[in-house]
Amino acid sequence: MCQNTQNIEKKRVLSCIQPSGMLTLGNYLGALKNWVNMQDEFDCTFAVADLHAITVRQDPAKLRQQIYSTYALLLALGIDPEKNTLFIQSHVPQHAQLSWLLSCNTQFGEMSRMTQFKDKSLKHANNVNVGLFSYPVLMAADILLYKPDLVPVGADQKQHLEIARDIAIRFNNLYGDVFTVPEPYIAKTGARVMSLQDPFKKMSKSDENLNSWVAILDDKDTVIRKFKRAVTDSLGQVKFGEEQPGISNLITIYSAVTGKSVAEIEKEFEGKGYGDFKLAVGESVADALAPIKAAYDEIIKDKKALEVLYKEGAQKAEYVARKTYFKAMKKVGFVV
Ligand code: ATP
Ligand code: LTN
Repeated sequence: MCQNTQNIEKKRVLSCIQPSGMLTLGNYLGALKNWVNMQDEFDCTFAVADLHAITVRQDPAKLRQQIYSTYALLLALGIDPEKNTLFIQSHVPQHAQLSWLLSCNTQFGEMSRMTQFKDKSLKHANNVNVGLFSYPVLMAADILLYKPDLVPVGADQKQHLEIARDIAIRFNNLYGDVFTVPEPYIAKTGARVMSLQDPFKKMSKSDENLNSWVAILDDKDTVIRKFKRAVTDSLGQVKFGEEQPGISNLITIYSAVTGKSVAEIEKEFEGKGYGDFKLAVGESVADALAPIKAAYDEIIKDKKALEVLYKEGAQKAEYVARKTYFKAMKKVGFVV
C-alpha cells in the first residue's frame, strides 16, 4: 500500500459554464457545488465559456457584465484561484484555434445528431447559426486542450462529451497520440432541480416565468416569495414520490441544502401543511445563498482585483493549452 499520498498525482478535471444569464439554484446544486467539492481531491481547471454564449444572440453590454459576474460568482462560491486554474475561455486563443483543427476532423453527420442543437434551433428559429451547430466542437477543444481525466457535466451535456471522446480517439488514430480521452463525471450529490412552476421542466435561467427559477444572487425575500409561490400537489402530505412531482422537487432541494435525508424530511413535516414546508425550504435556501451573495457583493466591487485574477488564470491555462495545441498542429503537418 502506498503511504505517501503527496506523491500520487491528482487526477485532472475540466469543466466550464456559460455566462448566458443569472446562474440559478439548479446550476448551483447540479453543477457548481460539485466543482467546489472537487477542488481538494483533483487538479481542477474551470472556465467561463463566453465564446459558447454567442451561439445565441447576446446584448454586448449585458454579455460583458455577465462574464464578470459569472467569474466573480465562481470566486464567491469558494473556488480558489490559487489551487485551481480559473479563467475566461476567450482569453486563451487556443480554444478557437484548436476548434478549427477539430472541425476539419468532425463529420457533418455526427454533428447533426446532437439533440441540443435540434432543441435550440427550434427555440431560436430566427438565428440558427453555424456556431450553434458546431458548438460541440468548440466544447471538445475546451476539454482536449487540458488533457483532463474527468469532465463533470450534467446529463444534458453527456452527448457532447461523447462527441469530444470520439473526436479525440479519431484524431489520435489518424495522427498519433495527442489527446487524453476523458471520462464523464456524474457526481453522486448532483441534484436535478426542476422548475418551481412546472416540476416536469428543468429549472432554467432562460425560462421566461421568473417565478420558476431562483437565482443564486436573489435576496432573501425574493427567494422566500418564489418558494411560497411554488406549485404543489393535492395529497396534502410532505411525501416524496411520482404522484407528487412538485413536493418531491422541493424535498430534493431541501435535502441538497440541509444534508437531511428524504426520510428525515418526511418525518420532520409529518402532520404539517404545505405552507409550513414551503416556508422552511425557502428559508433554508435563502440561508445557504446569503453568504454567497455577501461574498459576491464584495468581489464584484473591485474590478481591478478581479482583473488580476482572471489574467493570472488565463496565463496558467494558456501555458497548458499552448503545448497541446502545438503538438496537434505539428502532428497535422503545419510548420510550427
Ligand atoms: P439555459 O437555460 O441557458 O439552457 P441552463 O440554466 O439550463 O441554461 P446550462 O448553462 O446549460 O444551464 O448548464 C450549466 C450546468 O448546470 C450544466 O452542467 C447543467 O447540467 C447544470 N444545470 C443546469 N440546470 C440545472 C438544473 N435545473 N438542475 C441541475 N443541474 C442543472
Ligand atoms: N456546454 C456546456 C458548457 C461547456 C462545457 C465545456 C462543459 C462549454 N465547454 C467543456 C464541460 C466541458 C453547457 O452549456 N453547460
